[in-house]
Amino acid sequence: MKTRRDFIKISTLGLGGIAAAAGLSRIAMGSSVVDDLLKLGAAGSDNLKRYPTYCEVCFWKCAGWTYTDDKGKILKVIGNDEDPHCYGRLCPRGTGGIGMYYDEDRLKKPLIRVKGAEGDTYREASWEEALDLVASKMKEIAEKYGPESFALFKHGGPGVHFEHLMSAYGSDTSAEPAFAQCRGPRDIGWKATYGAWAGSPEPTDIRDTKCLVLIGSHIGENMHNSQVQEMSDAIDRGATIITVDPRFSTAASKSKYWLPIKPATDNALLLAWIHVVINEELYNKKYVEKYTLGFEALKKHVEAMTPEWAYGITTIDPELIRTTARAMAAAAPAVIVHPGRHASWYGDDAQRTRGIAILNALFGSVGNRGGFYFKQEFKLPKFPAPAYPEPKWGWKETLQGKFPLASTGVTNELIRASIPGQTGEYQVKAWFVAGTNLPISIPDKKSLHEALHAIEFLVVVDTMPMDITGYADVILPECTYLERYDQIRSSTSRIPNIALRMPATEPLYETKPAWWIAKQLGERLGLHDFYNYNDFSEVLDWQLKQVGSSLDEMKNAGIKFFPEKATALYLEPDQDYTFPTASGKIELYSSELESLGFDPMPVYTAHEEPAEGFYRLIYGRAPMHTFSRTANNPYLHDLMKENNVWVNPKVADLLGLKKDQMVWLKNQDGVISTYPVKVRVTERIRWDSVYMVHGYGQTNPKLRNAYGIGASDTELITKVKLDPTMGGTGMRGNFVTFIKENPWKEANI
Ligand SMILES: Nc1nc2c(c(=O)[nH]1)N[C@H]1C(S)=C(S)[C@@H](COP(=O)(O)OP(=O)(O)OC[C@H]3O[C@@H](n4cnc5c(=O)[nH]c(N)nc54)[C@H](O)[C@@H]3O)O[C@H]1N2
Ligand SMILES: Nc1nc2c(c(=O)[nH]1)N[C@H]1C(S)=C(S)[C@@H](COP(=O)(O)OP(=O)(O)OC[C@H]3O[C@@H](n4cnc5c(=O)[nH]c(N)nc54)[C@H](O)[C@@H]3O)O[C@H]1N2
Ligand code: SF4
Ligand SMILES: [Mo]
Repeated sequence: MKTRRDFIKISTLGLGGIAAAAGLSRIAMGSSVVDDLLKLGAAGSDNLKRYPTYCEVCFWKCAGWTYTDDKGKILKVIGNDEDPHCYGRLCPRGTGGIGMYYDEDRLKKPLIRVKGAEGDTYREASWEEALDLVASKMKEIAEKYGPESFALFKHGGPGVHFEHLMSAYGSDTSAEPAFAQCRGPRDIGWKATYGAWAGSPEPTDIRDTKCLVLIGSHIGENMHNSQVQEMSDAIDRGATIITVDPRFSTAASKSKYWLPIKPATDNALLLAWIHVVINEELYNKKYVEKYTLGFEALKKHVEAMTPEWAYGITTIDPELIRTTARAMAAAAPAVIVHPGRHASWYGDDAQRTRGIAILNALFGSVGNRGGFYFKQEFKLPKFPAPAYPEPKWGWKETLQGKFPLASTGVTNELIRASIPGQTGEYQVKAWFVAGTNLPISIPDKKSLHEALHAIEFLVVVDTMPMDITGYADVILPECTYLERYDQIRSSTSRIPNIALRMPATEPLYETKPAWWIAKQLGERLGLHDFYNYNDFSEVLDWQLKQVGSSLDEMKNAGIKFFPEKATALYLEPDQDYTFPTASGKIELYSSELESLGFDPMPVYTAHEEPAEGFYRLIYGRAPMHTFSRTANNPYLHDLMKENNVWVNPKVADLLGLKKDQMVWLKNQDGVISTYPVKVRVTERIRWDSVYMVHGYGQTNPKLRNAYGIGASDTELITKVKLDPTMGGTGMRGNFVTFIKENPWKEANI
C-alpha cells in the first residue's frame, strides 16, 4: 500500500547534469584509493593554503588542517599536531573525510516533494522557495498545534544551529541518537555513581595506565583516535589489556586476557569480579573509606556471587575471573575498567555501567594517574540573544513519567509521541531532522514508519541523499564540514582547549551551512533578535574575544589551550574531595536509584536466549567507516565495500554455510534482510552469536556506491528492551537464522 510518505526509491531528478556542470571528477580514479590518499597525504605543503577544521566524520572531533591549492581545490586534511584528540594524526575515516566533499552523489540543491499518481518524486527548488515553504509550515504547525509539536532530531555539527532555531521558535521537543541509542545508559549509570556523566571524550588516562579492561568496547575498530593511540602506546609499555567480548576483536587480539563471554551476561561477570576484589581484600581500603558510600551493603550484596556462580552464567572459567581481578588490582589505581560508549545493549545497561563504575571505585582509579583524570572543560560565553520562550511541554512530557533519569530527549519516545493516540495531549506533528539517518540509526522500524506516515511535515537537512531524505517533504542540502564555519569545539580534556572549524573553500553546488539555513528560517519566522549578525564568523569572533582570543588568532592556530582550572587532574594523597553526587561520595549504594524504585546496586538478570536454530545478532564498527555516513564516501567505500556476517565454523558446518556464500538473515519476528550478505566463517565469533558491521544496507539508489550493498543490522532489530532508568533501547536481544535462497525473487528486489 502506498502512503503519502512512502520512501521515494526512484527519482526523476537530473542530478547527473548538475555534477557534470560543476566540472568535478572523482580525484580517486586510480585502482587503489589508498594510494591516492597516500599521495595526497605526501603532497608537499609549499604553495598550499591551510585552514583549521575539526573532523565531522565521527564525534571525536579531531582538529586538523584542510589544505587547498591556489585554485581553492581541497587536496588533503591532516591532523593538528597540538590536538589532544588526535595527536597530529587523523584516523582513516578522517583522512578520507575529503571524500564527503568530492562525493558526486551529494545533495546539491533544495528539493521539494511532488505528489504524483505513480508515486511521489522530488523537484529541485530555489533556496527562497524551499525556505519559504519550511517557514510557512513551521508557522502553520505552531498556529494549529503549538510550536512544541514540531520535534527536532539532530546529531553532530548541525545540531546546535537547529537547536537554537527550535528553542527560539518555542520547541524543546528534541532528541539525538547519541543518548538513547548510544551512551545515554552509560552516562546515567556513571552519574548515579560519581555525580557526573563520563562524557566525551571519556576522561580515561590510557596514556599512563597499567591495566585497561575493555568490556565490549572494541577500541581499534572503534577508532576513537586518541584512545586508540594511547592504547597502542600502553601496549608497547607493557600494560595489561583485558578484553571481554564474545568476539575475538582487534582489541582482544592485543590482549593478555580475552574473556569470550556469553553475550548478555556481563553483569554477572562484573558482580563476580567485585566479589573477588572484596573477598580477597584487593580493594583500595583508604580510597574506599574516604570517598565511597555503601561498601558494607555492597559486600553483603555480592557475597554469594562467586566466580563459580558467574561461570554458570557467563561461561568464563572461574580461575580466569580470579586471575583477571588480581591483575587489575595489581595495577591499581592505574587501572581503567572502560565505561564503554555505545552502551544500549540489553535494557539493563545503566546498571551494567554501575557495575563498571563500582569496580573502578574499588580500585581507586577515578582521580588517579593511569585511571580516570578529572576532566577539564572550557566554556565559551553565549552570543547575546533574548531568553528563549518557555515551551508548554517538551521531550520530557512525551515520556509520561517513565524513565526518570533521562536527562535529554529520548529519540524512540519522540517517535512514539508522533504516532497518534500514544501520548495523549503531547502529540508530535512535524519533524525537523538534521544530521541523523533515522532509518539506519533507530531500531524498531515499524514504529519509525508509523510515525513517518503520521506526521504532517518532515524537513531533512543532510549532505547526502541518505535513507531518511527519501521520506522528506523538503530536503535542504548542507555543505560539508570542510566548507563551513561551525560552533567552536570546546570538549573535555586534560588541558582546557578550544578548536576552530572554518571553510577551506566555497561550498560546492548550491549547498549552504547549517547556521545559514537556521538563520534564514529564523528570520522568516520573525525571530530577528536571535540572529543579530550577518555571518556566523561574527558570532565566533565575539565569543573568542570574550576569552582573550580572536577569530584571526584561531585561523592561524586552529587550537588554543587555556590554563587548568582549580581542580587538578588527579587527587593529592589524602585530599578531601567532594564528588558531585547528593552525598558528595562515590555511591556504591545508590539511594537515588532506590528512591526511584530501581535496584540500588547492580543485579544480574537473565535475558532471553535464542530459540533453536537462531543466533544472537551482535554488531559493531569497522575502522574505515562511521555508521551509514561514510557508506558512499568514494575513498572509504573502496577500503571496505560491504559488510559480512561472521559465523562460527561449528555453526557453518551444521548449517552447511560456506565462506563467501550469500545469505539473507531472518529474525525472530520473521523480518528478512532486504539485501543478502556474505558469510565469513571464523573462529573469532562464539557459536551462539553472529556479528555484522553496522551501517550497511542503504536503500536509496541515489547513493551510487553504497546502494543495496551489505545488510542492515538495524532492520533486523525489531525488538528493543528499554532501559527503565532512562529509555535507552537495548538492541542486542534479536536473533537471526539464515536463508540460502533469495526470498525476494518474486518481489523482484
Ligand atoms: N543497529 C544499530 N543502530 C545504531 C548503532 C549500531 O551500532 N547499530 N549505533 C548507534 C550509535 S552508537 C549512534 S551514535 C547512532 C548514530 O546515529 P546517526 O548520527 O544517525 O548516524 P549516521 O548513520 O552517521 O547518520 C548521520 C547522518 O548525518 C548526515 N551528515 C553527515 N555529515 C553531515 C553534516 O555535516 N551536516 C548534515 N546536515 N548532515 C550530515 C549523514 O549523511 C547521515 O545521514 O546510531 C545508533 N544506532
Ligand atoms: N571506526 C569507527 N569508530 C567509531 C564509530 C564508527 O562508526 N566507526 N562510532 C563511534 C561511536 S558513536 C560509538 S558509540 C563507539 C561504539 O564503540 P564501542 O562502545 O567500543 O562498541 P560497541 O559498538 O558497543 O560494541 C561492539 C563490541 O561489543 C561486542 N559485544 C556484543 N555483545 C556483547 C556482549 O553481550 N558483551 C560484551 N562484553 N561484548 C559484546 C561486539 O562483539 C563488538 O566487539 O564507536 C565510536 N567509534
Ligand atoms: S576519530 Fe577519525 S573520524 Fe573521528 S573525528 Fe577523529 S579523525 Fe575524524
Ligand atoms: Mo555512538
